[in-house]
Amino acid sequence: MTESPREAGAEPLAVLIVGAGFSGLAMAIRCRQAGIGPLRVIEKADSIGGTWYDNTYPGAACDIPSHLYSLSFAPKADWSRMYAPQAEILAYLRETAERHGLMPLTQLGTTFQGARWDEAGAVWHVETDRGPITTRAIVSGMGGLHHPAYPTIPGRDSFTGPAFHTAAWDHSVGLAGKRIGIIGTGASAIQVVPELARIAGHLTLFQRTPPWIMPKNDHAIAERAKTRYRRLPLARRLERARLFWLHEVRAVLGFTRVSKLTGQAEAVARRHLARAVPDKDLRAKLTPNYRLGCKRVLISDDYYPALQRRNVTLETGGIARITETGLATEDGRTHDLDVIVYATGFDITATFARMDLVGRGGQRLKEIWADGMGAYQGITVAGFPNYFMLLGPNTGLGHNSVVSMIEVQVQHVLDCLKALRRGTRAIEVRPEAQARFLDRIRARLADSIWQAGGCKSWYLDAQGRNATLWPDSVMAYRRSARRARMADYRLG
Ligand code: N01
Repeated sequence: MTESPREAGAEPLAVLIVGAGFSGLAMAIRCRQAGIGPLRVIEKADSIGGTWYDNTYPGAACDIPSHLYSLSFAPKADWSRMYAPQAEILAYLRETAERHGLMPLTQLGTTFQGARWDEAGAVWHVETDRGPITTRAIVSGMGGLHHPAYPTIPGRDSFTGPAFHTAAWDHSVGLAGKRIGIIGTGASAIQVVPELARIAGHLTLFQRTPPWIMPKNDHAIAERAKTRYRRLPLARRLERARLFWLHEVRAVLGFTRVSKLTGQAEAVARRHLARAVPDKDLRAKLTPNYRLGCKRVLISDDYYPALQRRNVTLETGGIARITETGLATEDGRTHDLDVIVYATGFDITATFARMDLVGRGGQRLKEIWADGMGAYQGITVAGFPNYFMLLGPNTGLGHNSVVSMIEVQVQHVLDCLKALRRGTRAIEVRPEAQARFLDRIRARLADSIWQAGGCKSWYLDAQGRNATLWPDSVMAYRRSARRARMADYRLG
């Protein structure tokens, strides 16, 4: 349901939550349960769901098991598969929002444009494309993966056929029998390739870097198991814990720095490739030349088989330019196409560059972050009182459920919001606490696999620094961030 935006001058909200994806909804549920209000959620799209509303490409699914990739305080007993498809995750988020009474608090189709801190009033004046909002606190649930990144290949606008991004799928374009070109071989591409290969006249996949791929072992969850999870919440919790620790152990032992386990995991992935792809030349093209974990480790059982279909070609020569009729590769060949699909990922810095956040003393967050993003526990920034981020800098994960990180952050923010409810006007992280935190994680990142693994990835910024990933286990983050240590904050 949509309410009209709050007029400037009206009584301020207690909390404005920006974004109605996993993080914004989790925060809103917890605020309601804690009796914090008045509360509002704004969302730029016309539906809740965030990334699970935007990404509707064929084959879109989660690559983290659903019993783990869901909110612990909003469980679902009857996930259909080990790795749920996009539509089921979106339906879960919608049901969860309905069940927790969030829809009347949610204003859809409203884009956050920026906010200015008002020192005297101890409030944020927020600008949206639907009018201003005044609020005591802002919680950003905007995440980083929602501005599609398009490659800077010459001639991109000259192609005359349909061309679209995996995160902005054009469902009006019929793809059956067409000559389809896909650029990119990341997490989105490996899900969409098998689906399009089934229907394309011909599919050409343009690969720049081969990903490491482990077996997925996806399967439908048996009715018996669903009934057990429904009747025995403990059984469902145990399954979640089992999945959590499975991912956690992998991360601690092998996926964050180069170790013996990295080599063992690489051997598993190589065997997976060797079993799936008998052809030596194709296998060579698909063998990564960097360490496993440096980029996101992918899981799939149908990607390699899809590449061996007669109607599929893997191109590994660089793309020279896009033409009116297709692509030209650097080896001088042209590839005529009816449709181009960009599976080229997201521009994470765009999210922050586009919003104008002006904190205490007129300082702008994007100026402070011009040399690299950073926040205390990935949540708060000195100079920006009562402003909190979910999935902010250095709190992404490559190896476990990001929902576990969100839940830690929601608890931290709740502690701060409760302090505001107790009469504190402003809560702001102390610069020295923020600096200590950032020194600690930067030291830990120095020899991490993302730095030392011999690859280029979107995890690193233009200066080669990692401001996206948490460099440790989820448990370590939980210990670090779950409770807001008031000694690290200035309460005013
Ligand atoms: O994007 P990516 P994604 N010429 O950035 C290639 C999440 N996610 O959408 O590797 C040629 O990983 C680029 O090549 P290279 C998840 O966090 C989650 O797939 O840079 N190629 C790469 O292959 C994930 O990490 C799920 O050499 C070009 C690809 O495009 C994040 O989203 C599912 C190019 C981009 O891969 C992003 O994944 C899907 C160029 N000029 C996504 N420019 C889950 O299941 C770029 N590329 C939870």
